[in-house]
Amino acid sequence: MGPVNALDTPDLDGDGCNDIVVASGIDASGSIGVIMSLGDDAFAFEAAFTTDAFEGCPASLATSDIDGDAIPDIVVGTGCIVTVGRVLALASGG
Ligand SMILES: [Ca+2]
Ligand SMILES: [Ca+2]
Repeated sequence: MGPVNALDTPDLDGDGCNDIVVASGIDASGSIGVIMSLGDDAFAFEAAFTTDAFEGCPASLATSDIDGDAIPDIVVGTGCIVTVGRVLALASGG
């Protein structure tokens, strides 16, 4: 998994509780992890997405509704090389 390079705390599934998205790794074999809030300060690991299709490590990330479908998307910026990759859109977050 490697060191954490960036994180964000969007509400991915719209349940009113902030979730956690983490970019980690030191090279293109890094990953994006999604941890969903269960409420009451409890969290559950949801998924990890590899970033080996990108060039460079996942150095930064942002969450925004890129395509306007009302579902948050995760955008990843890679280190060293200026590329941006869209990792996923969470249909339900669950
Ligand atoms: Ca949530
Ligand atoms: Ca979207």
